[in-house]
Amino acid sequence: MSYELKNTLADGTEVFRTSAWSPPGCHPVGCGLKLFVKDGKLVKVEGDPDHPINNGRTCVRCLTLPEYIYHPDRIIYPMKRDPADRGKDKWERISWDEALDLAASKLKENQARYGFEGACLYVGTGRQASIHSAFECFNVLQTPNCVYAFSGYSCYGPRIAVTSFVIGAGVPEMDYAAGLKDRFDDPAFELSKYVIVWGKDPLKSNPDGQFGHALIDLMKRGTKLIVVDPRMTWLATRAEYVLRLRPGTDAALALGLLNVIINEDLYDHDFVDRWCYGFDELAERVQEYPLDKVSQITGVDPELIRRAARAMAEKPVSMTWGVSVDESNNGIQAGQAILSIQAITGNLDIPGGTILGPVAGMTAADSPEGYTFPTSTPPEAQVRKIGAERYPAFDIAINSCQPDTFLETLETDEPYPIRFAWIQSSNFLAPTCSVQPKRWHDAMLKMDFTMISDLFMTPTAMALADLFLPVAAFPEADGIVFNHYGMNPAVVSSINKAIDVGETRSDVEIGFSLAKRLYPDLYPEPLEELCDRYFSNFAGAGRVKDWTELHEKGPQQVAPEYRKYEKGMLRVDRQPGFNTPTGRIELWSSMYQQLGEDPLPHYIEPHMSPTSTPQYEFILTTGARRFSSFHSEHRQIATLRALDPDPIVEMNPADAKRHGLVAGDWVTISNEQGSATLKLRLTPIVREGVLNAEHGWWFPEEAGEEPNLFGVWKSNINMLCPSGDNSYMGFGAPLKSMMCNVSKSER
Ligand SMILES: Nc1nc2c(c(=O)[nH]1)N[C@H]1C(S)=C(S)[C@@H](COP(=O)(O)OP(=O)(O)OC[C@H]3O[C@@H](n4cnc5c(=O)[nH]c(N)nc54)[C@H](O)[C@@H]3O)O[C@H]1N2
Ligand SMILES: Nc1nc2c(c(=O)[nH]1)N[C@H]1C(S)=C(S)[C@@H](COP(=O)(O)OP(=O)(O)OC[C@H]3O[C@@H](n4cnc5c(=O)[nH]c(N)nc54)[C@H](O)[C@@H]3O)O[C@H]1N2
Ligand code: SF4
Ligand SMILES: [Mo]
Repeated sequence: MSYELKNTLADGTEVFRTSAWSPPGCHPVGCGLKLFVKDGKLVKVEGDPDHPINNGRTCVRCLTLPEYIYHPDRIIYPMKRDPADRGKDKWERISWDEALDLAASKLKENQARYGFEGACLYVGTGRQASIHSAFECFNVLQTPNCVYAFSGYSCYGPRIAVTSFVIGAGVPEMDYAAGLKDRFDDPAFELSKYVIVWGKDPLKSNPDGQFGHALIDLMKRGTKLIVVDPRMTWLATRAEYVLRLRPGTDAALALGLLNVIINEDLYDHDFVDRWCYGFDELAERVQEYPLDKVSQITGVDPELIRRAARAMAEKPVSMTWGVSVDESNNGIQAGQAILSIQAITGNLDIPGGTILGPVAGMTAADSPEGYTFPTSTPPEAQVRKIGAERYPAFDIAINSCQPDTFLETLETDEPYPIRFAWIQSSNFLAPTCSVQPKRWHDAMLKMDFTMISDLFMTPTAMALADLFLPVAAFPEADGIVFNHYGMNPAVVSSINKAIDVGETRSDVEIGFSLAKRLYPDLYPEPLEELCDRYFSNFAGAGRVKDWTELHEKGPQQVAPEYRKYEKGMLRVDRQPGFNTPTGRIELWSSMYQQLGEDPLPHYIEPHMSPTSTPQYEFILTTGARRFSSFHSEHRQIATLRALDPDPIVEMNPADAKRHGLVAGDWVTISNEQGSATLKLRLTPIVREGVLNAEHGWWFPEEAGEEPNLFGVWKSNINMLCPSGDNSYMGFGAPLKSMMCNVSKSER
């Protein structure tokens, strides 16, 4: 099939085809879009009906792209500010040459004084910038300190770590026939009987490359849902089983489900005998979790747990798990137990089950045309990565600093000072990528030099930055998108430039521009050639030669290989089995044991909970995603803001009545860590005694200068979360299971 990249309508409007990835915010789903461009300006966006995954379906955030791209607040030229004026709106427009010279000279000064490790690169969640952060950190800054500042790296990292420790595979994902040419009609595919949707709401979140609406495709064909969520989501109202657990008790619930599956002999004996390790030990452990006890912990009816467990033991059943597993200091165990359910029921890597990604190092992202960087972090700096010594398990799993330890380092200068920061794709002072954000704010003011690459003046940039580099939105530059960051890729496509806006540059262009400025002899090639060669590394995941071929051919589907463990496709030595020390799925994890963790899953009561901190009335979960925003983004986009104008906390009407509160009241929710003020929505979606508060709120319409910083401290829910409340391995934080009290207040 030829892929028409561009056509021109009768009135001269050019229609560009592309695949989407942020900016503006989204994960690498890569939805196909048609961009309508008139006289060089983007005037309209439509979904591309020929795209194999979204088939024309599009979210409101992509439909409102023109509003985002031409927003008057967008920063489209480089700007600098005197460090003495941090927090003041005293920016001066400069050229790219001046901006790059400034950044390069400040980095060199910093390296001379503090060594390569005296710099850091901040990165947020999986936007285009995040996939390129490794090269910006290790190859451009040449520091070991890449910082995803969210406490316990409580997003994706824990799920990735658990999967690689316990199964020895890349990210698992429910089978939605994404890589198959005929999709659900392909003979290789089998319709799932059930999908277990665990702590995730993919219709809104489309997380980490999953096209969430695929759940609807499956449901239309007859798949039923088992939803594990404390809130009655839209999907839950259409599910066969809804396990409405107390927030933070996922590990106990999973152990209860395992108890039923094992004690009722519902597991796949053949699979367990051939491919699992430690079944007897797990069977013994789950005896500690009889249903009456599990019901007491989780608040879920024991008979409902039993019936759901029986459904989970059917075949094929797939599972899709969300960030709720990560945002808990018991998530490592919850994840292990959830994977064990899928493993012992024989539902991993079968058609209609849960597809395993290849192990790191065996991903299809390697291309024969690959680009090798001529610079990297020197080994003597590499070993000084912050948090590696304290958290060896974290260090093995994640090429990033342990965030809570990093905050301590910033505050104490121990084990060494860090004085140069490049913040890209993170507005962490907003209630997003940090807890205790005021501590991060104060600590970051110690930097000698901070640069930020973003698209809008955020509270973080206003408070901290000395140099602002304007980033291109995805229609403004070439790029590449591969879902699941290449760790379980089903579709790989190019992002195709359609328009120019001001002097914006993509993250990749910024990275290479700076590399050329710092090391001109080592990066002599023209910028465009460097970007193309680098993209070609990832194009390999789509089984094409290079970026140009991908661009010409359009989105490439990558067919899944089922039962990879039988075919030697999961082990580095190409033998059948799994990439673990025993070659099997380790229900009893030898990696956990080596790393000092209990090798078997167990339940830990959240440190803030009705039993451990009874001084608080409400259990607080936070951050359930909305269609209208991506974390702290989109608050200035009028059409989207009209959908969700205010920061909301959801409360059950019975609780409100008891407190004399009515819908629309502003309330302050607080605990000993801090407080935040939000607007009340009364809804039976949450049970009595449970609140759900939105995250990511700041107010671009308010005064930006210190101390107001666009009102970032007013509704900052992450002030209520402690820092350092992580698991033994350094992962997880209680963002989805805190405690608080509520009182009526003024906004
Ligand atoms: N529109 C939009 N999309 C996004 C984002 C965004 O901000 N906006 N963010 C992106 C990012 S970085 C991520 S990580 C993903 C996350 O996307 P998801 O994994 O879907 O995460 P959430 O929406 O936070 O939560 C999903 C569900 O978990 C439930 N939940 C709350 N507490 C618990 C608990 O203790 N246990 C269980 N089992 N469930 C619980 C919530 O009620 C909610 O319905 O979304 C990505 N996609
Ligand atoms: N209470 C609570 N807090 C949470 C969560 C929760 O569930 N509850 N979820 C957490 C999770 S899972 C995550 S991942 C974090 C997310 O936290 P972050 O990823 O740090 O998200 P933001 O703070 O919105 O910052 C993103 C910034 O990057 C800019 N940007 C967007 N796209 C690009 C791009 O491609 N390149 C560059 N250079 N900039 C770009 C945006 O304009 C924005 O200013 O938040 C976490 N915070
Ligand atoms: S998931 Fe939605 S916001 Fe993300 S690229 Fe697709 S249409 Fe756009
Ligand atoms: Mo995330």
